Amino acid sequence: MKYGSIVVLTGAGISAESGLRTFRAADGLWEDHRVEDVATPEAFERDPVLVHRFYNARRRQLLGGVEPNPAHRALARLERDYPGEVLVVTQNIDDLHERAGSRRLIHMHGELLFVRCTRTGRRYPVEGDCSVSQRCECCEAEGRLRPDIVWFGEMPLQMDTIYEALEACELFVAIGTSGHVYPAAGFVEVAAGAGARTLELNLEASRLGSVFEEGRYGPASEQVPLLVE
Ligand code: BV8
Repeated sequence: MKYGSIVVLTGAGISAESGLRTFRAADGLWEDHRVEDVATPEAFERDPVLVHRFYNARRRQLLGGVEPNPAHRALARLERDYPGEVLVVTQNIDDLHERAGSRRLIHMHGELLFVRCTRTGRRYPVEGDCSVSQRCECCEAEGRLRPDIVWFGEMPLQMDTIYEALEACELFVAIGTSGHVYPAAGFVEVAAGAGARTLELNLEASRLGSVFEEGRYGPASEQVPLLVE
């Protein structure tokens, strides 16, 4: 029997119980800056020190003992045990899915633990702070490294692969996302349009709650293991 493929979209809510703050919980605020004002190419152009500080603080927290929670681990079990294909598309820039064991994983908004050279595009892993005085190996120059993250107004990554998977899946599950940010917020309609069943797991109904066929509400660390069992 052919098992249908599953696409899982995750957002900040799946990492909330690991201790990483979600965007909406803080009303999208950080040190009195709106995230949309800090997470943009214009902000980096205008004030790279502020933007590096924003990401250094989050990277330090992530590297300072944050662990995957039962929701991340349940998705890794699903990929291992389910006979059909499972693809996790995360909006999150943390590495908790990888550390829980997920392999078929797309970081559509980039990764906090990498920086890239704005001239060559070369990526470098970063285990601590990044600053404007840091030199990249490719150019041997200062001031060219930026967080390897998709900012507002920039194109998310691997969109073709994601849309292909959405068109082909039998089940689309969104976990811990408020459905504010596009194009991720449009994925449920692509999947439903292609005939997939759609399920939302969230603390409470998201702004797209009524678009999903089914919703199961409560903490991800309880709801995701229940779904996967
Ligand atoms: C693009 C990296 C075009 C940065 C991020 C008007 C309409 C439509 C679109 C737009 C528009 N105006 C502007 C746009 C475009 C814009 C957008 O959507 N803006 C929004 C604000 C309206 N989108 C973009 O700019 C995107 N790019 O459109 O490009 C383009 C086209 C061609 C060529 C070039 C460009 C790029 C968006 C990516 C931005 N980068 N992240 C960083 O992280 O610092 S987005 C960032 O915010 C996160 O990555 C995440 O994706 C998003 C926050 O969303 P969530 O993950 O959903 O988190 P949130 O806090 O909102 O919700 C958490 C949920 O969890 C809640 O529902 C809560 O109830 C739940 N929860 C909490 N605890 C738990 C829980 N659930 C379960 N268990 C728990 N314990």
